[in-house]
Amino acid sequence: MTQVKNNHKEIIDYLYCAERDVREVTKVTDDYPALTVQEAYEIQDGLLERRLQEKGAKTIGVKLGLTSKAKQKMMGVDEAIYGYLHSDMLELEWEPVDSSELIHPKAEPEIAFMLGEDLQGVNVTAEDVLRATKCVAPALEVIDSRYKDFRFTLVDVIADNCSSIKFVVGSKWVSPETIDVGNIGMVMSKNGKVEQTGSSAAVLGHPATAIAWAVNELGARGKGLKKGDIVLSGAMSEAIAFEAGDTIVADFDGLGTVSMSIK
Ligand code: OOG
Ligand code: MG
Repeated sequence: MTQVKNNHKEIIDYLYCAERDVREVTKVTDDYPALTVQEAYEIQDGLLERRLQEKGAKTIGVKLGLTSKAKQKMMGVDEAIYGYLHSDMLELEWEPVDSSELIHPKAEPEIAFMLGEDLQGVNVTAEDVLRATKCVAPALEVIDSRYKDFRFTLVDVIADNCSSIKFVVGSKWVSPETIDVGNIGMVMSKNGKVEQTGSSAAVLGHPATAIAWAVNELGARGKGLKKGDIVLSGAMSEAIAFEAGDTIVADFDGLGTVSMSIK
């Protein structure tokens, strides 16, 4: 047990320093092949605690990952993953994202949910999620796996807080009652050229279904979501790589656009 805990401390330090020093590292399971998903979430908890302390940040929500069947298939898994969003990860649409803080970033188009009430439980449904949602908005998530070449196992990516680093939320927030959140088309372009198209239906059939899954997972660990939390519901298409000088725009039917420029 103590041995396991010592390993956890070492892994937390390893991943924290990789992010802080903007440096890619070999994946954790190369050295610890026996780590379980449960242990990976414990490591994630420790990493998040360290991040909050050292950055003076606050937890402002949750993000889901691997919510599309295509991405799950690519990873050889049939489970989604969740991580946490911290206040220092939130970028403003009108200020460029600083690429010097990023290793090998990629952008993902996602729908952000803002909760109007607390949500916790183990039998939560997509309907419960929609009822608890105050509004939804277009978002871009920047993922920046700390692992070399973005290659990892399920356990590795969970421990690494699911590759989280930054996100931008568009300014148009609409009630989920006024739009079919399960069927939103999206076009993402880089420097004016279309790179990806997708639909919110790719996110486990409906983004609210994905969020219900995460709430039930959190519930099983005695955790939940709070009123005011932002939830990134998972990528609607493949992620695209970008670099300094690029501008990325994602246009969502009925939700409008969200953009991000990189310096
Ligand atoms: C894992 C994080 C994936 C999403 O929306 O699917 C993710 C990764 O691909 O690095 O955030
Ligand atoms: Mg994502």
